[in-house]
Amino acid sequence: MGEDTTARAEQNIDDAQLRVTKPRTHATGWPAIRQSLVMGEEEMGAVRTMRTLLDINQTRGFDCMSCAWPDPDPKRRSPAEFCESGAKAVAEEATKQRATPEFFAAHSIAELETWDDFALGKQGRITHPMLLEAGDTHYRPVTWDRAIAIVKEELQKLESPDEAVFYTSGRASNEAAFTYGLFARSFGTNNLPDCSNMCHESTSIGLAQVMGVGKASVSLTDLEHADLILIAGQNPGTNAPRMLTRLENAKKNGGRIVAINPLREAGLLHFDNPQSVKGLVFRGTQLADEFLQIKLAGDQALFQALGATLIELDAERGGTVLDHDFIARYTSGFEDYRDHVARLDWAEVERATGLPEAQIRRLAGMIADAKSMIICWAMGITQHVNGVATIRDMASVAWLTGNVGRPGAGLMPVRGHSNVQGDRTVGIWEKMPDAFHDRLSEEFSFTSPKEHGYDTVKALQAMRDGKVKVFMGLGGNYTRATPDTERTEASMRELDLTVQISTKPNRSHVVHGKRALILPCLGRTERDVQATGPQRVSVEDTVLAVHESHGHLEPASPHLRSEVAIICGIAEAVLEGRENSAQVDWSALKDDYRLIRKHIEHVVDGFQAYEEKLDVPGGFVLPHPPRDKREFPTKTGKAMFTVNELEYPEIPEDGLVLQTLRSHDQFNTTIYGKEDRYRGIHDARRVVLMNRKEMVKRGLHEGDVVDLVSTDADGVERRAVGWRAVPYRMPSGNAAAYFPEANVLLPLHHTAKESNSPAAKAVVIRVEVPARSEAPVPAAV
Ligand SMILES: Nc1nc2c(c(=O)[nH]1)N[C@H]1C(S)=C(S)[C@@H](COP(=O)(O)OP(=O)(O)OC[C@H]3O[C@@H](n4cnc5c(=O)[nH]c(N)nc54)[C@H](O)[C@@H]3O)O[C@H]1N2
Ligand SMILES: Nc1nc2c(c(=O)[nH]1)N[C@H]1C(S)=C(S)[C@@H](COP(=O)(O)OP(=O)(O)OC[C@H]3O[C@@H](n4cnc5c(=O)[nH]c(N)nc54)[C@H](O)[C@@H]3O)O[C@H]1N2
Ligand SMILES: [Mo]
Repeated sequence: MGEDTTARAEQNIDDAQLRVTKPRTHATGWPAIRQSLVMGEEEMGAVRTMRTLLDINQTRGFDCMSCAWPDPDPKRRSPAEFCESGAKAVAEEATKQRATPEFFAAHSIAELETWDDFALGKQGRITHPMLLEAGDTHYRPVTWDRAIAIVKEELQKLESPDEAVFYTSGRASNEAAFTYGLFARSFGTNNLPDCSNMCHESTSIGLAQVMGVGKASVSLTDLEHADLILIAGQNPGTNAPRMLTRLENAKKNGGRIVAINPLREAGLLHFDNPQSVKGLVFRGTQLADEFLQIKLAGDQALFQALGATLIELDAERGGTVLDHDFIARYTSGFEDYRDHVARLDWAEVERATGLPEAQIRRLAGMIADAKSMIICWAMGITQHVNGVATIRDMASVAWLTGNVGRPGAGLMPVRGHSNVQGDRTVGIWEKMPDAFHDRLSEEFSFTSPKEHGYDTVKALQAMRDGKVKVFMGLGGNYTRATPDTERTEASMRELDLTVQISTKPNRSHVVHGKRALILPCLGRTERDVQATGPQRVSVEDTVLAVHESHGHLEPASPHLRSEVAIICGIAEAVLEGRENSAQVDWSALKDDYRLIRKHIEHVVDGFQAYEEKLDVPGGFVLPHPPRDKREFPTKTGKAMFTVNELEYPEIPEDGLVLQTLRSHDQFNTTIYGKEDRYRGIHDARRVVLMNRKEMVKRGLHEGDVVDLVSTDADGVERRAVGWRAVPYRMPSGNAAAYFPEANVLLPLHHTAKESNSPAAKAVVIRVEVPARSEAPVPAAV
C-alpha cells in the first residue's frame, strides 16, 4: 500500500474550478495567436516578445524548442514561422522571472516539495549554480569551481563507472550531446538513458528492424504531395501545430487524410490557418476525410486487417492493388506475412479495435486507390506494450503498396523534443552499435566501452536496487517524466548525488540525492559567446534536416554557462589523470564548437563538410538509404515483412484502460496553465476523461471526485486520489488523464516489448468513488 506522494503537492491545487465546455472541432485561428502574444507579453514584455518570436525558425535565428517539426525551404519560410505552442515555449524560456539565490533561501526543500509543477516552473530562470549539502534544508549558491569539484569527488568515489547515470533530454544540441556522450564513455559507461527511451524508442527499434533506418523516410514536400495521409496516435493540433499547415497544403493538392485516434482531436478534424487570410475569414480547411475512433492499442489489429484486406482486394482486382514489382525486388518475408494475415479473425479485430469491419474495408479501399501514401504516428502508437510490433505491421502495409522511397510516400514518425533525433544520431544511446564505438575510440585514442548501459527504465530499476549512486541530467525532468512516481522518487532520494543541468526549477531539483547540484545553463534563445567568439549549435528535425541555431537574447544571468561549457568543465576535471581517458582538449572544444563538429564529422556518417553545410540557409539533409535509393540495410538487405502475433489489452469487467497524454497547455512536465482548450477542459488538470456510459455505469456525474487505482498484477497498489471525472467521446472501456500527474499509476515494469518504453498509453485502472464523499446519485442518461 502506498501513499501518492506527489499527490500531496497536487492536492494543494484547487481543481474545483473545473469548467467543461463542448470539445472543439476546429484547430487554431485567432485564439491561438492571441494566446501566444498574451503569454509572451506576460513573461517577456511586448518588444522582446515580438523580436524573439520573429527570430524563431528563421535561417539566422534559433530553432524552436517546442517540437521536432521541420522548417520549410528557406524561400518558402513565413516571417512568422512559429505556432502557439512554440510561442509559449519561447515565453517560458525568455521569461523575465528569476529563481535567484534569494528565492532558494526563502523556500526550504520541505516547502518546495508541496509545490506543483506549475508553481515551480513559474519561478523563472535559475541564475546561479546551487548546492544542497547533505542534511541541508535549503539550496545555497555555490561557485562553478566548487560545483565541479563536488561532481568529481562523488564520481571518483564510485566502485565502478556503471554506478553513474547520465540522462539526456532531447533539447540538447548536437554539440552538447556529442560531448556529453564522449564524457560518459571516457568515464567508462554507456549508462546514457534519454527521453527517447520514453518517446519514439519503439519507432527506432521497429523501423530499424524492418526498414534498416529508425527515422522518417519522407520530406515535407512528400507530405504535401501525398495522395493519402494516415495519422495514427498523434495530436498535431497541440503537439506539432505547424504540421497542420502542411496538411492543409496536402488537401489543396488533392490529398486525403485519415485520422486514427480514440479521441476526436480538433487538430485532426479542421484547421483554420491563422497565417492565411482564408483561415481567418472563411471556414478554413477540413482535414480528416475519414475518422477511425479506435480503441487504445487496437492499431496492430487494424494494420493487420488492412494488410489482409489489401491482399484480398488485389486478388479481386486482378493484381492491380499490390505493388508486385516492389515486393519482388525490394522485400523479404512476403509469403509468411500473407499466410499469417490470411488467418486473421475479424471478430478479434473488432474486439481489439472497436471499429466496424466495413470501416476498415473502406480504409483499405482508400489505400488501394491512392497513388501514394504516408503514415504518420507519435505517442499513441509507441507507448504501448505492442508498440514495436504495431510499427512493423504498419510498415508491412507500406511495403504491400510500395509506399517507400518514392515521391509522396513513406513512413513518418513525428518526433517530439526538438533535437531528440539529433542527440541519438550523435551518440546518445545506451546501446550504440559497435561501429560507433570503434570510430569514437579511433578519433580520441581510447577504448570506448561496448557493453550496453541502462535505458530510462533500467536505470530506475538499478537505482531501486542500490546499483547507482550518481545521477546527472542534461536537461529534462527525470523524476517527473518517468513512471511509477512514488517508487521513482524514493529511488532518487537514495542516491549520493543528483546533478541537474537546467534552465528552470522543476521537481527533479526538489526530489534529490543526499547531495544535489543545480547547474544553470543558457537556453536556445540566448547568445552563447565563448573565448573564440559567438557560437552556434546545430539540431536535426524529424525529417533528418540538420541546421544551425543561435539565440540573440542577453543571457538570463551572467553566471550561466552553456551546456557545452558545463560538460567540458566537468569532463576536464573528472577525467584528468584517469586511466583510458579519451584524448580530448576539453577546454578547446568549449572555446570553439567548430572543433566539436569536426569530431562529429569524423565519427558519424553523413556529416562531411558539416561546418560548410551549416552555412547554407536551411542546412542539409542526412542520408537515408530507403528514402534515397530504396536500399534497406536490414538483416535480409530488404524491406522486411514480418509475422507478428496480435496483441491488445484485455479490459477487465470493472476496469478501464487509461492513456496518459498532454493537454494543450503544457510542454511535457512544464505546465503552462490549466487550459485544454480544444478538448473543452478548463481550469483543472486532475481530470479523468471517460466514455459517458462508463460514467453512468459507475453512477458518476461530471465533476465528481474519484480515486484512480492501477490494478497491475505485481501486488503493489498504485493509487492516485482526487480526480474529477468528465464524460468525453471515446470508445467505452478507455479513459484519459494528463501526464505527468497520472504517472503515479504507471508500474515501472509496464513497458513496450523490445523497446522497453513505458507503456504510458494503456494502464489498466479501476475508478473508485472515495468513501469520504457523499454517495452519488446515479446519472440520468
Ligand atoms: N505543445 C506541446 N508540444 C509538444 C509536447 C508538449 O508536451 N506540448 N511534447 C513534445 C513531445 S516530447 C512529444 S513526444 C510529442 C507528443 O505528441 P503526441 O504523440 O501527439 O502527444 P500525446 O499527447 O501523448 O498524444 C497522443 C495522441 O495519441 C492518441 N492515442 C493514444 N493511444 C492511442 C492508440 O492506442 N491508438 C491511436 N491510434 N491513438 C492513440 C491520443 O488520443 C492522442 O491524440 O509532442 C511534442 N510537442
Ligand atoms: N505518463 C507519461 N509519461 C511520459 C510521457 C507520456 O506521454 N505519458 N511522455 C514521455 C515523453 S514522449 C518524453 S519526451 C518525456 C520527457 O521527459 P523530459 O525531457 O525529461 O522532460 P521535460 O518536461 O521535457 O523537461 C523539462 C525541463 O527541462 C529543463 N530545460 C528546459 N530547457 C532547457 C535547456 O535548454 N537546457 C537544459 N539543460 N534544460 C532545459 C527545464 O528545467 C525543464 O524543467 O516524458 C515521457 N513521459
Ligand atoms: Mo517525447
